[in-house]
Amino acid sequence: MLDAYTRVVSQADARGDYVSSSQLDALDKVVADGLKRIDAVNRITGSASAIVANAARALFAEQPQLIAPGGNAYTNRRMAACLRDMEIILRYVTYATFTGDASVLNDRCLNGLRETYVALGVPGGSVAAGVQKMKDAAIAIANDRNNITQGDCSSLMSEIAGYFDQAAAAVG
Ligand code: PEB
Repeated sequence: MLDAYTRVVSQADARGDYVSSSQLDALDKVVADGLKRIDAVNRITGSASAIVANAARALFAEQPQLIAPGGNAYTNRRMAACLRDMEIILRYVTYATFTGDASVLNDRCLNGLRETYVALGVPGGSVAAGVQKMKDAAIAIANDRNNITQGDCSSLMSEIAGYFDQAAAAVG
């Protein structure tokens, strides 16, 4: 697992060189946006169960065949597994957001997930659709500008959106 700092160090070490000034510039931004990052993680984490439940509800409204007899989320056991999967993916997105690096998400959650879903008969495209719904909800919550000092969160928000997109692309 890497974070924004250890990634830069491992890249510099692979070149056998000091951390470059462009790498330092990029890290400067990570530091400057540090409190925004922590606030975003805190907000998404605090609303995690609502994000998951609302995304699942919207997914099943759009794809009712999933919860009809024979559907992959039919029966409470499979419904529970589905909600759990969405929660796991959201949790790893918060880790990636916190560390500023996708490696924890890729290595511990997404690696092999497509193959697992193929083997289980879980429709990956539907999982990807659910992840996109979580993305929209999570960004709306993290980027809610009410009652805070207004600042530019656009690059952090697109970074977070990118983690969700990576998760959706890994299974869809
Ligand atoms: C991945 N998901 C399932 C299983 C595993 C994962 C390993 C099999 C074991 C089990 O049932 O617990 N586990 C999960 C994950 C990590 C992990 C992400 C990462 C670290 O360790 N079915 C649907 C929806 C979708 C869904 C589209 C959005 O119709 C999910 C939710 N995953 C789903 C279902 C099962 C499952 C298992 C229904 C159960 C499938 C079955 O047993 O038939």
